[in-house]
Amino acid sequence: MPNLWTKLAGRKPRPEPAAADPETTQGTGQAEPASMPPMLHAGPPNLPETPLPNMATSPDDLMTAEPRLRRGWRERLSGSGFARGLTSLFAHNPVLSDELLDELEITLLTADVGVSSTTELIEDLRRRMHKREFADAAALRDALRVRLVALLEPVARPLAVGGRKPFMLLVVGVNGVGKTTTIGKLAKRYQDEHHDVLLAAGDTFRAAAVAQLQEWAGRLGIPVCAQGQGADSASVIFDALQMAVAHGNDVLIADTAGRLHTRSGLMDELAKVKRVVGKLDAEAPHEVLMVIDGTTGQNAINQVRLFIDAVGVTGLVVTKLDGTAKGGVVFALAREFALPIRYVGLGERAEDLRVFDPRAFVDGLLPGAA
Ligand SMILES: Nc1nc2c(ncn2[C@@H]2O[C@H](COP(=O)(O)OP(=O)(O)OP(=O)(O)O)[C@@H](O)[C@H]2O)c(=O)[nH]1
Ligand SMILES: [Mg+2]
Repeated sequence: MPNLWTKLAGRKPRPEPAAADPETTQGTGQAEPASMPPMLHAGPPNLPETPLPNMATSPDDLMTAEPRLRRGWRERLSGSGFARGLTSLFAHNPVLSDELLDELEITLLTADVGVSSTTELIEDLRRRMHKREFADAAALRDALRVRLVALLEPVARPLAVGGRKPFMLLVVGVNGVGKTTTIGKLAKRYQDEHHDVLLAAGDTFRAAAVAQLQEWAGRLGIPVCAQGQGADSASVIFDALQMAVAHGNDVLIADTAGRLHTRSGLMDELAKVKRVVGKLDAEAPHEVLMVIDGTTGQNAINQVRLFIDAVGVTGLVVTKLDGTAKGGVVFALAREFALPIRYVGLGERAEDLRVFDPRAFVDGLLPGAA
């Protein structure tokens, strides 16, 4: 069997299937009136430099039937490089062959599924193909679907925020991964579930970070606890937890910086936040939710390791899976850490943050799902 890197280097370009429907990557264009959120502390008046995506409800939200929801995933994921690679692979290799499996191996590796999972999958499928278990390429694809779902099922453990009051989420991750946007989307989700939500602007490194959170809160009409740029992050979040207790909020979601002057500075700051809130509630934060940018591929593995060491991550969110060729990292994360993947981001709209559903995810990537 040729070595993997030789295979990658000698890869033949394949014609690309049509790109996704533009509807799947854009909002509906309706803006909601923004009112300023109740401010518990004065923050800077700056507004974000770029407008935030609108949060209009999509038709998906109105439909509860499972096939409709699954289709929503497919619409969002079909334009991703990973889904397009798989579609193209099966379209151009309709016959069972070792070449089909070689190409599949390259597609999985290119999508950052990881060497161990890929090797295991391909070896299993090859063995079964040689035993004539598959009638055709579609049967092999169905076997692949089952194996991929099985890899993800152990990490599909949704987050329940109802067990504590207030339930505190500390949202962490490197800069630009989608922390603040995810907080906005989560706040909307929990509010829709009738939870009384408070936000904490713990990213005090950039003035725009506070304003960005305020903008989301303004749209939802929920309060933000903020002190502005340069304040001590741990003190902002400590105050917020105290307020959540005093005001009887159900859920507190704390934003944090993704970048400080040094990486060790950031990790120290996060560790301090944890220590300080632990003085108010020994079990707080009840969830340390790490946000990962799905487009960063294997790099995400190193990031998660760092944050686990510094703050003890309890759940993951993988964002930006709607456009990336590196979506296979979800499988690599599942294998490497076995940490719950709570949500995935399939776009910029509020409803594009989905509770992680392995079957819907795999069906969104692989052609031919029922
Ligand atoms: N396509 C897509 N874009 C997303 C998704 N989630 C977040 N984004 C975009 O990613 C960009 C960065 O998001 P932020 O929420 O500001 O990221 P952050 O982690 O808070 O960044 P810092 O505050 O700089 O650390 C924004 O343009 C978001 O709209 C997603 O699931 N899909
Ligand atoms: Mg942010």
